Amino acid sequence: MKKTALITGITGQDGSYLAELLLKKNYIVHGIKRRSSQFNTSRIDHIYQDPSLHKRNLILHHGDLLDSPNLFNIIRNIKPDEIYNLAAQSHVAVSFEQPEYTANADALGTIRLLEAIKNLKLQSKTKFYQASTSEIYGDNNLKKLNENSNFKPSSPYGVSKLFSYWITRNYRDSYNIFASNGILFNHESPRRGETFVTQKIVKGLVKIKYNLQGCLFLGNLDAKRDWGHAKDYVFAMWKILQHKKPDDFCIATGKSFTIKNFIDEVAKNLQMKLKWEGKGVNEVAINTRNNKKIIAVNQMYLRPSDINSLTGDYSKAKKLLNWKPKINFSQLVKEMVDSELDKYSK
Ligand code: NAP
Ligand code: F7E
Repeated sequence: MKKTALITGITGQDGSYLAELLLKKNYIVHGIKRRSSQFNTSRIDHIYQDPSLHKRNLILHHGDLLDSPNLFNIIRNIKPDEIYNLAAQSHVAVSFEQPEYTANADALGTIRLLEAIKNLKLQSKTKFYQASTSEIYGDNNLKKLNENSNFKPSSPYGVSKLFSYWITRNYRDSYNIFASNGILFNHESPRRGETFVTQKIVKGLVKIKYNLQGCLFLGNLDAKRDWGHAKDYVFAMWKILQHKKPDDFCIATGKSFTIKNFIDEVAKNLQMKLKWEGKGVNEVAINTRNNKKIIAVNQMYLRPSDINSLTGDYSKAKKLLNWKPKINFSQLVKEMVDSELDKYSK
């Protein structure tokens, strides 16, 4: 008997890689996508199956985390073995502009799904994965963060996700639902959204290389992040739900780099030489080939509060799930740059 999974956020970076993984594992995959005025399925078009096909193993449903009856009906009709709740307003800076919407989707959305499992009495059938995040730690002076570190989120996004972290644990303890949190540190890929800093840097520097853009404006250049590859991380999500009991796991690489380090690595892959000058908001990078300023800070990209440094400790996942990241920082950057260059050569 094939397993059935429901992925919220299937059109996002992680949803697309997870759908690929589960299809390879012979699951029937259901995904929730939002109605939009233009197609929003570019990340999953390569696995799309026409609804007129007699037998399909990828089925899309219109839906929204803000819409309880819609979520309830989808879950009642499918009765999935596994639900992966990946849908979210996932941009930290945007969460300061839309705090109420972010809380509605990222905090209450999780309750809506857990309530459906509870009220449909699916406790003994349906396992639940919650996409938690290193943003729940906030600025924590610890060198490496693990499942026992303190939580002190510093954005409406982080606060909403911390609510979801606790409600997932609460429904696990109160109603015996197999509900687990994956506390994932930043993960990227060629499918990363264009407004996250890694993809913004890759796309910006490639354009600069081809003289299609002058200067790239960024915010906090000194922030440090632990960047892994989304493909490795969706494998961890699946492993978390295959574990013998529900639990919470940090998924990270254990190494962190500054935004400037990321820029230097991208530049290296593009055979560009940069020279850094100035400090703080006046810091700039100069292209040594033509002496042009190509990176500068624009204060509009600074957040009301930011997290200076995040590094994760994945030893629990390594020990209990036998999971470890396969793709390192330089391989990740190379893949993102090569994929962008490939689009231009095409
Ligand atoms: P993403 O690319 O931004 O994808 C988010 C997905 O959620 C998209 O499919 C989006 O649909 C959907 N969505 C947004 N609001 C929704 C709503 N109200 N109802 C239904 N669907 C909605 O994010 P990602 O990088 O794949 O991340 C996946 C999950 O992991 C998110 O929950 C994120 O917060 C969390 N997370 C991400 C990272 C990371 O570094 N990537 C780290 C830790 C945790 P549209 O395509 O229509 O916009
Ligand atoms: O910012 C700094 C920014 O937006 C990283 C989400 O997937 O990971 C992601 O959240 C750092 C921050 O990711 C720009 O201030 C500088 O310090 O790429 P980001 P994020 O905020 O870490 C976590 C784990 C999630 O859960 C989230 O869903 O880079 N930064 N200049 C900038 N960031 C952006 N976006 N744009 C800039 O111009």
